[in-house]
Amino acid sequence: MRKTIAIACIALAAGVVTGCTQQSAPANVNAVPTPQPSVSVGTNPPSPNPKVSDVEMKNFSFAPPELRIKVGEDVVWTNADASPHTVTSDTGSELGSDTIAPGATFTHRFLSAGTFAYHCSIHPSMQGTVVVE
Ligand SMILES: [Cu+2]
Repeated sequence: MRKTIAIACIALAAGVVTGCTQQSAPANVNAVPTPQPSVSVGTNPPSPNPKVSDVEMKNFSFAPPELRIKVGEDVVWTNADASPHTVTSDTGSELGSDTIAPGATFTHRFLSAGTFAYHCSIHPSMQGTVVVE
């Protein structure tokens, strides 16, 4: 009779221990913070900062008069004169700025290749070309 009780106690104790182990095992797994995303941090910053080219409108001319850029790049015209100017396509509608006041800028992104001749609609002698490759 005593042996039977002792065996039952041992079995019970073993069961409790096993139960504790099984309960604490998943708790430990959840508690451990797996540091896995640190690998991908900083590896995907493909922010495509398009190149920007500057054209100055100064002394009633565009400088440089001819600009070569790549598709997708920006051109910024800055009016450095005391007179307003425009950036207007000779043909087509690629470039059609409003009046650019002295000190103001006009930005255009060229999304297709081609040769884009333009002028100032106020001063038609002002002529420039953007070649997009
Ligand atoms: Cu002008």
